[in-house]
Amino acid sequence: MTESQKARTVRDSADVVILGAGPAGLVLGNLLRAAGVDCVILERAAREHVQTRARAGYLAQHTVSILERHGLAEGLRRRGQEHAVCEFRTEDDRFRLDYSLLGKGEQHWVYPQQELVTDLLNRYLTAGGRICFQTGAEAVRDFGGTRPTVDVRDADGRPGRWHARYVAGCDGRHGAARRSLPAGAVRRYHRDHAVTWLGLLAQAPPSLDAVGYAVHPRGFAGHMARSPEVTRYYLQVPRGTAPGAWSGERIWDELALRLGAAAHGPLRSGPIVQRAVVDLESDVLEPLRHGSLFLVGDAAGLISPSAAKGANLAVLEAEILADGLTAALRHSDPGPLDRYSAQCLAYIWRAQEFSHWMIRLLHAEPEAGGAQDGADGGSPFQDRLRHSRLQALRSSRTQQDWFAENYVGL
Ligand code: RFL
Repeated sequence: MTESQKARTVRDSADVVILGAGPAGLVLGNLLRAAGVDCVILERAAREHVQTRARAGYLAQHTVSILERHGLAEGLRRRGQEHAVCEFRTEDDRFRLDYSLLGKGEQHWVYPQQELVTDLLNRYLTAGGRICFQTGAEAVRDFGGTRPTVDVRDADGRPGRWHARYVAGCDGRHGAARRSLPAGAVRRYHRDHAVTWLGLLAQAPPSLDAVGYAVHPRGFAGHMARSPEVTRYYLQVPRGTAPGAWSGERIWDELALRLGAAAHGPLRSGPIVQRAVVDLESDVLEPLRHGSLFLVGDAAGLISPSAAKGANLAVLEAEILADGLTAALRHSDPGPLDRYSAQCLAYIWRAQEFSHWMIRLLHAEPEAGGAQDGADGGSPFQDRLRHSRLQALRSSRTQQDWFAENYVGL
């Protein structure tokens, strides 16, 4: 027996092994703990990294309701900010929608993802939850049966093996859960939207009291408050742009131009503290259940950040899976687990459809066959369609109600 094989015979076990301590894994862990289900979270990164990774900020009302229902919304209620207005800008015009007065009358809460993750983690640990940081899952095995295992490796390269009844793959799009699925067992629906964003986090107060979406011939620009001191901005850039390619000055000039600062008021600039290039992509894996292995959150489906849905879906799916696992393990009722995949896929596709609509509203679509004569890669024909869509959103109450219901809801 090799050293590696010997180490893998150490018997670590839990009824549910959760891969990943993002919003999906931590909500699931908290709910299972509260229901008295034995579980462990295995997280590849160090604790500090998990608690400082800035990503999402907009949480929908239904997400807040889930967190509240399980006593997980205390920090969000204290430090989050209610938010319900978005503003669309074009070169020569702008209009606002207060979506709390439209559709189902729902709103967002602005609460940085790293703060939510910190709250969820503290709560899980206080309740006695087990978590292993710097423990990366390498492969999930034997999930066709009832005794799946997870091969792991710690930060020092030592291998280990966890035994489970169920494995929840909450480890994102590049995680071990996805990697472990045999070719042919899963269908992946994928879309590259051919749009790239430079995502920026600026140490600067928000410049408007709304989410700002600028539809400009030079490309999309977005403004999203994160806190009274920090604002997230997005700039559409050519595919292949490196995160550091644009100077701070060029970024602020371009944001000011696209967001129409000269006409609508100056931007409050500040140091850019984080930059990331995001190629807008979406995918969905079907089904989400493979025997005793379940896909949750970004592992189940990646959704472009254009409509701020990813973390919201992750929380919803985690609650549905927690109910299913609890029913199966505590009450010997397999029914809810059997329905997990179909139930979540309905929500995921609804969110994908709306997110796709947002992408087409905010960006020029490259022409079929590659004819691209618009400034941001689209054709003048597509550009007129985009402006017509915006006009309909501006003038039709029916369109506005539809938008509000989909923008905040699932
Ligand atoms: P996460 O958050 O990626 O967490 C996965 C965790 O798994 C760990 N991991 C592993 N652990 C063990 N073994 C392995 N082999 C592992 N591989 C990975 C990782 O270290 C990590 O800790 O997935 P989860 O939990 O599914 O949550 C998904 C959300 O993070 C994501 O959908 C959102 O951030 C998307 N998103 C937004 N969603 C919203 O609802 N509202 C928003 O306003 C919003 N803004 C955004 C966003 C995503 C963005 N990026 C990343 C493009 C803004 C941006 C810029």
